[in-house]
Amino acid sequence: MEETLAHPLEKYLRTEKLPHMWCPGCGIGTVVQAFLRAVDELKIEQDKVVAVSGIGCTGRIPQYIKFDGAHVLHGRAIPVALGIKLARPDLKVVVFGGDGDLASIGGNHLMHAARRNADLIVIMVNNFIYGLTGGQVAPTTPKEATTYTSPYGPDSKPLDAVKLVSAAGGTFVARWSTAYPVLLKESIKRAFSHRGFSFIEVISQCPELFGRINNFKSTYEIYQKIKKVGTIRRGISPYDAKYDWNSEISLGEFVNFEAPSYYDQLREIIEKAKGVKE
Ligand SMILES: Cc1ncc(C[n+]2csc(CCOP(=O)(O)OP(=O)(O)O)c2C)c(N)n1
Ligand code: SF4
Repeated sequence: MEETLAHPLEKYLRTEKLPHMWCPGCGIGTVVQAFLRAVDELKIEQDKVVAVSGIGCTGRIPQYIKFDGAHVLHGRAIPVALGIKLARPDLKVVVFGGDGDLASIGGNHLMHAARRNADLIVIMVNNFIYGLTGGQVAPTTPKEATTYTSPYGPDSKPLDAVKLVSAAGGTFVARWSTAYPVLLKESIKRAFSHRGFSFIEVISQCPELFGRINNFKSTYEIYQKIKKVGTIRRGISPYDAKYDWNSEISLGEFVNFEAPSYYDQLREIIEKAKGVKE
């Protein structure tokens, strides 16, 4: 009888949900693999991880990976994730979202989670576009790029999420790309041991919607562009990191320091309140 070999990461997949909905060549699979490898190498128990997402192609990730999870309203993954974390501080709560989900409709939650140093890992897949809904302009779309709703280019300059999260108070802030899966995996591992808010942006290819309309004729072509534009910068400030489609999108870990997390701050308030006489 022919024997079939299981993929080493198969135990982390909801195989009954396959085939997945992502297009051939989409970068989201690389992010999933880097994440699962990080969990596997750290030997984190499967029932100690919770995956939360909003809506979008990226938002489908928790449906395919075998952890407890929640697939919630577009833009609202962070508050749901924070609620889970506060109720069960022993769990590692991870948010997956697209640039639309997290930096547009959910941008307010992103900013305040960073400000609070909320005990979450947020992985934002930035494909420069709204993928699931057919390729609309996003806050991250480069000025030089075209989308189906901005055929003459976006009306304003793009948002650099690394700067936003850093300025708001994020204590672990990184940006990688699908061209550096091993560095991404190692960064995810460091985020797992960080107490407080960890934000990792991943520059990723959407060959179908962002690629085609911007004249990238194949996944290979857009992947090569992402590889070329992503420049690793070690030890630079997030405010010196570049987000420029024509010259450089800086990659690296820009912020990593310890500060009381949101959970720590709430505990302190509860302790103070206990000491106050009624
Ligand atoms: C409240 C609400 N507004 C709008 C939508 C439509 N919608 C679904 S996904 C999405 C954006 C998807 O883009 P992104 O978050 O960047 O993820 P991607 O699909 O590119 O991974 C939008 C606008 C929705 N589902 N709910
Ligand atoms: S539309 Fe783009 S982001 Fe969505 S699955 Fe296809 S390639 Fe990936």
